[in-house]
Amino acid sequence: MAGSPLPRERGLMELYAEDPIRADALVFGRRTGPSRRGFLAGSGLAAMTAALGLPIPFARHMSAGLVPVALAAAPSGTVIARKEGLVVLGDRPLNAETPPHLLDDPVTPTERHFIRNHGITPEKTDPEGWTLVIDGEVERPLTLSIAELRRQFEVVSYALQLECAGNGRAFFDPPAEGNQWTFGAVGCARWTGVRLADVLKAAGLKPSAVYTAHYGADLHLSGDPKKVTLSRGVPIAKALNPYTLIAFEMNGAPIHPENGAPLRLVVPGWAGSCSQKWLTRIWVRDREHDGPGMTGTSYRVPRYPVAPGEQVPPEDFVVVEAMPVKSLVTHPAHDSQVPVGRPFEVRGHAWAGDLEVTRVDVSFDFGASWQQAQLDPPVNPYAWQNWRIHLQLPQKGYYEIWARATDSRGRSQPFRVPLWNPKGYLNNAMHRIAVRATA
Ligand SMILES: Nc1nc2c(c(=O)[nH]1)N[C@H]1C(S)=C(S)[C@@H](COP(=O)(O)O)O[C@H]1N2
Ligand SMILES: [Mo]
Repeated sequence: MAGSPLPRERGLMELYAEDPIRADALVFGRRTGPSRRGFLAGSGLAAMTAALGLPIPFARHMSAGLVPVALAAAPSGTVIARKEGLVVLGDRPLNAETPPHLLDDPVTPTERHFIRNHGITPEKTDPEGWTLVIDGEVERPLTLSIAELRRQFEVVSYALQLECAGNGRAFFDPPAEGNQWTFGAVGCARWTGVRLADVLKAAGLKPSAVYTAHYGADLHLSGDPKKVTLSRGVPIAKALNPYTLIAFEMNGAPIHPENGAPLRLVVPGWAGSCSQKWLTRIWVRDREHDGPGMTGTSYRVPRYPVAPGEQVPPEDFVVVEAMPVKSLVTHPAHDSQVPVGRPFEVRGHAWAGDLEVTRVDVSFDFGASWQQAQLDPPVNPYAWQNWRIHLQLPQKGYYEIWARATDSRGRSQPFRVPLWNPKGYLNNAMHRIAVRATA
């Protein structure tokens, strides 16, 4: 069943870059249902091997439909001030992700932290004159300067993982509209600030307080100053979590303008949209917040599994909260060369929303066998966990390294995009990188 002949006019590599579904069908045969899928063999295997320029020692484990990650289109780079190596997905609003191999540091340098904007970055982001209002279901509404926040509350500093709910959206099929994030809308910087809990306690939460509503100073894309770009909130319990911060420093320096200077929320482990940047107001509400970013299908997913492409009634959507267990391979870089027959280090990070990661397993034979990596505990709750393992590849050829993390409730990462949803949230499919073992 494998392989109708390849079109003469184009190589497999080009075809994968342009039309991966057609390329896949040519190599693996038509996709007519799981029962009709086989394994890579015959002319398909020959074409794939030719395209990669190397043998595939574990080709027998490559199930039909597995597109070698080496054949994915290469991203192109653009420069942003005081950011380095980020891949820009769009510049109005500015959205940029970090290639996984640039996320290798245990704590993400500011230069390499992704940027996810819905509106226009405020022109003025210096701390002088900035105020934060706390109002709504509180006994004493407060207006605080950044100096007052520093003076009146305990200042704490933690490494905190922040991931966009749409990270991995690019792999949805049928595709989901929006920024086509691949792997790099995630980071773990060291954030310094005060606990949101302490500030809410100072304002005195009324018994009616159930949810927060966050507002920032970024301008709506339309330019209309009355329009709100994004306003999410969290249930009071998450707002009172001691690792939910109102932050004024990132990695020991003022926050980068695109990451929310001079003041932002960091709600670690939850959809990044909860972590309001350029923070000006927290309105405490007596019901679930309904600002832009919390209604319809935005940051919301069907409450039950649905078939890809299925229409789901609006009332069956629930708002995304904690992010699922996930991991990244940050070294070696995707598509790099590694030695044959000699051990080399593979490493990365893993995180699991509100939970901890209990193990990370790694495969280099398309998932046929797995080895357990050495996994560090988080440096503090809600920091991502660093892992490493030494692998040794048996012979020259093309390999993929797959990583799979498991959380403290025993949940692990799937191979394919799980739980299809129309906006492409919560993709925690395992990360695959290509390596070429050469002498
Ligand atoms: N004011 C404001 N805050 C915001 C956003 C925004 O567009 N405006 N984007 C949110 C989203 S969706 C994410 S994933 C995180 C990203 O934070 P970062 O840009 O610092 O990486 O910021 C959140 N906070
Ligand atoms: Mo996001």
